[in-house]
Order: sequence, then C-alpha cells, then structure tokens
Amino acid sequence: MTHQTPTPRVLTLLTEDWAAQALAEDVRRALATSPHILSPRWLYDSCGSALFEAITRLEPYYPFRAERQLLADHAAELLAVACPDAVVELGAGSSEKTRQLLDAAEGLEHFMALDVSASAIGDALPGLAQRYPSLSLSGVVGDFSEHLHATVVGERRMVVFLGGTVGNFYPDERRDFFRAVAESLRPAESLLLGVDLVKEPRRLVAAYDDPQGVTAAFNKNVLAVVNRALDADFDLRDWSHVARWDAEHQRMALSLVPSTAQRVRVKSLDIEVQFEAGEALHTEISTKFRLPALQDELRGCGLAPTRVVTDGDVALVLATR
Ligand code: AVJ
Repeated sequence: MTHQTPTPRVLTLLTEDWAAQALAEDVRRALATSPHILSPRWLYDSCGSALFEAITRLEPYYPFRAERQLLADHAAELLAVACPDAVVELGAGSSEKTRQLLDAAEGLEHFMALDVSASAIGDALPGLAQRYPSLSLSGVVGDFSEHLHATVVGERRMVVFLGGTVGNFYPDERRDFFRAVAESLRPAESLLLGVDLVKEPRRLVAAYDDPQGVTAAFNKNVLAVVNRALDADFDLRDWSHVARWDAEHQRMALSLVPSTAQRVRVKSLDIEVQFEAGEALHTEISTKFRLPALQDELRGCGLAPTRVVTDGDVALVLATR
C-alpha cells in the first residue's frame, strides 16, 4: 500500500498581478526620487534566489553557516522554552534550517510558510511533506507585515524569521514589522528572530563583496529583472556592484553604480532617467545589530525577549508578547 501525503494548502494573498504592479510602482518611485532606492524584494526572482543560494556557500559569507550552527546547537533549548504546537516561518528560507528546527521539535502539529514568492513556497512544502508526513503543512503567499493575521494556526505558534532578513528593512519598516508581529501573537506565542551582529567592517565588506563576484551577479540581476518586467534598457556591463559599510546607520549598503553617465529608458512606464557616472541605485541594506539595543527595540514594540543565544557573530532572539 502506498501512502499519499496530502497536498499542502496554499492561500494566495498576493497575486502575480499584484507583484507586477508593485514592481512598476517601486521602480517609478525609485527613479523619480533622489537618492534612488529600490526595494530589495526584486532581487529574489528565481535567478536571484539561486544566486543567493550560491552566496550562502561562499567562504566569506559567514552569516548562513553561523546561524545554521547556532540553530543546530540551540534549537532544542529554544523549542523547550517556546513549546510551540505550530511553527510559522516567514520567508521560505533554506529548507535546511527549517529541517533543523522541525527535527528538534517534539509535539509539533503544524508548519506554515509565509513568503512573498509563490514559487518559494511551492518549492519548500513538497519536500517537507515527504519528510514530516504527520505534520499539517500549509503556505501563505503574502507580505511579512501585512498578512500575519492569515497565519493563525494551532494554539501556540512560534513565528520564525531567520537569516538576518529583518536587517533588510529600513528602521521604520522594521518597527512596523515588530509591531505587526506583537499584535498577531496570542499570549505565550513567540517570535524567533535571527540577526547578524555588528563586527569589524573588514569582515562585513568581505561577506558582501566576494572575489568570485557572486554577490555582484546577485545584485546586478535586479537590473535584468527590471529590464524584463518593464521593458527597460539598463546595460548590465556599465554597472558595478558596490558594498559599503555605513557606519552611521550600522548597516551594509549595497548599490549599483554606473561607470559612465547613463540614459535609461523604462518603456512600459514611459520614463527616461539620466544617471550621472557614479550616481548610485541603492538595492539592499543589511543592518547589523547590537543585542542590548535590539532587545530595547523589541520591548518598545511590545515584544519581550526571553532567550538570546549567540556565537558573537550572529544571534537568535526568542521573544514573547
Ligand atoms: C538573507 C537577505 C539577509 O542581507 O545578508 C546576502 C541577503 N545580500 N548578500 C543578507 C544578501 C547580499 C541576505 N539576507
């Protein structure tokens, strides 16, 4: 007798149409304002996601390996404190880390993935269904801050946000996100947050500017995304990847900078923009944290830290409402 694992339910709150519309609006706004700031969301099409996977295997990119090790060492302990019957993972993440968590979780009944990308969810769930046949699995295609209300599952959730992705938010977006999480948590439910910590700029820059140019390719890919989606004519050969430590804001700042003046046409938006040589298009920030300030910030948003584990490079913070 063959055992059929049921197909996980996926709720779609963001459609492809919505994404296309949002990209158009974001590009229009980014090109019309100065400095030009694009949302990092558009870096992660299927090509960008594959390039990010390649980044996680690069020697200088320590955050991935460090967090994986920290999870391996502390998942059981964190789960024992949180006692969840449901894990809700924000961002599909690497299923490798998800598995580390699920392997250590006793008495878990539900796993739910929330991601802006339908394909990320579609890729993650089937493998998990095979490995954890007794878990009820589901997915939500939605936005981290706006659609948490759709993640009510089980009785006692642990909402998991790993990879330092919270560092990609600007401070006001981060506050909105923390508040949205706090509001969505029922008593005794928790947030498990993975963050990257402030360290010597030399190591940070090395992690975001690898000699093989994988991070450069990942960053430049966003121009290909815009070219394809909006019929634009960014010439990728004229743009360089720049990764700089912004000491004032304690974050890595990734941008694309043209070596010579560029006239860029975005046909489907019917706009034309002039970039001067060296004028940046900002594509991603990656904020690095200090634990005391982060804990204060969480408290200020209604989230009480209950456990912190760290190896000095990255940290996992467990917080309850
Ligand atoms: C997984 C989104 C948090 O900021 O370190 C890696 C993305 N960008 N190298 C990070 C990223 C360039 C990564 N996040």
